[in-house]
Amino acid sequence: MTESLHPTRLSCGSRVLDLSRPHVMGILNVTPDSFSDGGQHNGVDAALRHAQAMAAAGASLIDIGGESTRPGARVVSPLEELERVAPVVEAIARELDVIISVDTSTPAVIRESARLGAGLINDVRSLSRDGALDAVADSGLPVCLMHMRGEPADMQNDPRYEDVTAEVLRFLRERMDICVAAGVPVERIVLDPGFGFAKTLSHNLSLFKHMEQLHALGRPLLVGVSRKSMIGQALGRDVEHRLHGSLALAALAVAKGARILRVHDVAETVDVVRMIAAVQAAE
Ligand code: YH5
Repeated sequence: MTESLHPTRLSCGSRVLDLSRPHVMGILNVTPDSFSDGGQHNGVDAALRHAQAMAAAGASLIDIGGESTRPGARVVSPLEELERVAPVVEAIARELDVIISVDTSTPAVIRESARLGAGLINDVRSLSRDGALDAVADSGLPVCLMHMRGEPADMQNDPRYEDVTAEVLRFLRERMDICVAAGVPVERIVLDPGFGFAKTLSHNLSLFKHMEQLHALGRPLLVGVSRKSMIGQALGRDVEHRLHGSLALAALAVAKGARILRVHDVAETVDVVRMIAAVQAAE
């Protein structure tokens, strides 16, 4: 029980994540819109170089995503997702000393990623697709369970909550229980409030303010707010001008106990984390 309430290490396949300090997870999109021109080889090469740069900048994890969760994005078949993600997982596993996270809800992608050397499964649908629970249980990998309602395509269609924090807490507790019942040990579970997923600006701000409450679940927290529209809306900034807002939320998330920050701007966020650590280490 104390191990579950104060985890200090997360076993991620062949690597271990030290949870006594916060870590930065770099976002690597492998959707066609991200590395569009050139063939398969060019795409893998560009993705590997981007991952290499993020690892050199201090990312402990790289999160590879082959399905766009933007509202209105095209639906991707499992085979298409696999063909985008697998070569990148394989290349990073071969070339870099970093934990590979795979942003997927697809059982075939979970299984193949685990085989190729991934260290974490990051599922915005919290293993709700048929076969996803078994795929993660069989993989032996940890999983990040994130709060969302509905599907990315319709999630922003007038979301309502009586008490957003209480409802996110209840959802994550339920998904955690379902995972444990399906054979995913609680020690392998990471939790995420799901900023921007089926939430208005005021839901996102309230959930952020009360994020500490999610610690009652006793598992490490992952937070993804980098460049999201909650920053755009709060500050009136378009997507190219959200770095300062993202860094403010990164610092506040660490102060509220977040252990993994999923970000686009790795070097800048690593400075935030190191600066906080320097203060924490003082007399
Ligand atoms: C997350 O929070 N988010 S994909 C809209 C943006 C910027 C960024 C321009 N996968 C999360 O990053 N996985 C995504 O506005 C995630 N937690 C976890 N665990 C959406 C995204 C983004 C969307």
